[in-house]
Amino acid sequence: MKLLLPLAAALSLAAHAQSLWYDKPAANWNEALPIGNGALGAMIHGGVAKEHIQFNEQTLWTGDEIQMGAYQPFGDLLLDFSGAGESSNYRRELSLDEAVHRVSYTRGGVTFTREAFSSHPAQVMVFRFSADKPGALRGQLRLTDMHDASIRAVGKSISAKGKLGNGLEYQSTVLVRHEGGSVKPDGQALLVDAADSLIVLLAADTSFSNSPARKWRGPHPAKEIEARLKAAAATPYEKLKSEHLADHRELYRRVKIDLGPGRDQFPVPRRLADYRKSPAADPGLDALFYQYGRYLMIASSRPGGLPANLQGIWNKDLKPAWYSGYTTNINIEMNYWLAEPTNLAECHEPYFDWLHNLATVRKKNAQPAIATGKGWIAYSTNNPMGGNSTWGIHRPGSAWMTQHLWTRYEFGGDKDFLKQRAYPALKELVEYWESYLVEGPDGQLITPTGWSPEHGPVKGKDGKIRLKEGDRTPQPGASYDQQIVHDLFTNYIDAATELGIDAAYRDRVIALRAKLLGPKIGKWGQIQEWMQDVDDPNDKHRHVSHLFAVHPGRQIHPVSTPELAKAATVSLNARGDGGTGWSRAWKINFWARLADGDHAHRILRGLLTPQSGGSGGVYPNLFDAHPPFQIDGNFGATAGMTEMLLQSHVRENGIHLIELLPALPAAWESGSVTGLRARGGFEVDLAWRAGKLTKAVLRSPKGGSARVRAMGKTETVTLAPGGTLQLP
Ligand code: FUC
Repeated sequence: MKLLLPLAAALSLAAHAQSLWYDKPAANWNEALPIGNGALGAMIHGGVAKEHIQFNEQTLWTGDEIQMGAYQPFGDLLLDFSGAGESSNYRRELSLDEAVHRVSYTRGGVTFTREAFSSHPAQVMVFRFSADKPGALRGQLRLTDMHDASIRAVGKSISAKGKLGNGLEYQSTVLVRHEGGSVKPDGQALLVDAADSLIVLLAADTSFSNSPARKWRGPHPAKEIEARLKAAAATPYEKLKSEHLADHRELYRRVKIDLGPGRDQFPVPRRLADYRKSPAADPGLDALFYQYGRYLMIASSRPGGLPANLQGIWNKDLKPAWYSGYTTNINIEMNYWLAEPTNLAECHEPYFDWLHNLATVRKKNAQPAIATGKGWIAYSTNNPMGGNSTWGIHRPGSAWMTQHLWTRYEFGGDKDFLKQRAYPALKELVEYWESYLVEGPDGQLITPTGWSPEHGPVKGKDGKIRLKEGDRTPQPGASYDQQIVHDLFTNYIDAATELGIDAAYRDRVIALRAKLLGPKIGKWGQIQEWMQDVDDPNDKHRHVSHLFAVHPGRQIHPVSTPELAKAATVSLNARGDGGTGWSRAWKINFWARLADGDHAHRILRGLLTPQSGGSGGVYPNLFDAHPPFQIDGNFGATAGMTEMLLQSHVRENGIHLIELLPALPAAWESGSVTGLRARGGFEVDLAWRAGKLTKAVLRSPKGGSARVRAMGKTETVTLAPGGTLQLP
């Protein structure tokens, strides 16, 4: 009981502290703050005289099944407020617990407040503008379009309707409700005069249909948009908001985290600057960044939609970096590492639908490299319709991406999902690799055309081997391919065991796995990236592909394969602590899996550095920078921090090993977390003090056994369905 009180008190404090706040309007997009309902998102700048709301809808894509295209910005909602004088008491904030953005300031003796959210239940964005004196709102509201839509203002509404070159039809409509004063159309704009308050509703959608069978097209979105706006306009603001809060919090509040005191009294840019100097003073910033990753997942990936792309759903550019697409040699997978362990399994679903569609299209569109007709091969860069960039195929990508289906089963225990979706997807890829592997020089099975993203050893004129960025010369037996295939085989074997089917084929795959060329330790004690021992200890390449076996694989583990784990630390130390945003995020995961919490935290500190120059870091809005902004670093960092607190990727004696606080850094001296998930269907709460676990609660909705390791000791626990266990 003694322990419960401080835990509860700490958690209620932590809930209040979860907001990003600023004392100035955003000067640019990287300072603006994101809202989103999974599909419909906006970046809010919060200007006093001019509010700029740049918005997106996740299906506005050029391209098709063959041509890549790019994710497109939709348009902007612009409000010009006339009124005199300078403003004071300015504050804007994004409350993660509410998924509500707020602006407030005083101008000309009037205090103005704004609230904004993107509602998943109502499928519209809602912006409320109010003032503490009647009739204080006057100005102009405009809707812009990034393509060539025709824009018309009628009554209290503006619509933009257009069509992209690939035939995709789209529409955005804004509808204004007001108290007091008047709202009138004026050309393409609405004029607001002497209103007490405004509620601006924005809906945007396209004729995209997430189905290859329907050739990716559905009806024009006009009717849907009208229906959504009509319903939202008839609903009181407070009801729209309370429905939004309930929907968001049902997901967001499943995990609560407290990593120590936070300097919440300061705006984010000041916190970031101070954190650089003394991170120990603000572990609350780590917790904020952690929950921001979960917030962004909820805001950019909901069932029925598309998965979060390279920028989630937030993009202002007609030609975004890497098309703002789905890149398969780290980025799209990293986006979803956090989904299961941080209790957002629903948000994982769009990824599975996309993967299924991608496989369908790839199989249909004559795969260049599959002689047997079994399995499929992804390209490095893909769009939502299975189209790809010309950069090239990524042979083990399908196996890596399919790991997530097995992971989902391991966390949630849904046998139907395992049987209907995961197992067939794993099996066809196992069959593909069975036909593709060849015998290497030592009789082991190797991939004949391996690769290590995204460089390779090339012999120079002087006969010396150098590593060349972007080189794609086939490298038989490259560790990346070998480790991914090992992981695929292991997942398949475990899935067949779990379902009790295909015993003969399962045994065959066990034998194949035993013949696979495994990780090799090279001459400077490193894990070899290639079959030949040619690694350069000065190689700082951002990808650390040859440590896939550490994370997200499970072939190397400090307890079961200590020598390989030691070699992995040698490789990782040589690669260094820097890199692009996602590279740093991956390194947090690696160090956590190698049980070095302080090193993991050192990488996190580097990641939380204000972005400058060409390397990673974060922007003032805490978007992670490649640069430019790439959301994988946000999601990957949250996943990595979770790995520092809880791991469950390996098994002991056939049952899941749940490791409590496996990589707790000194910087998180005392804290707590509730609602994390572990494989085997467990939910876990943890509390610690002075670096030592003080309490752990395990819940098991379906019942089950696990080996639980904490503070160097391991014991087997068994819970009945619905059971709870408290340790110590
Ligand atoms: C991979 C990475 C790049 C970038 C791109 C989107 O190709 O190697 O660094 O993140 O994806």
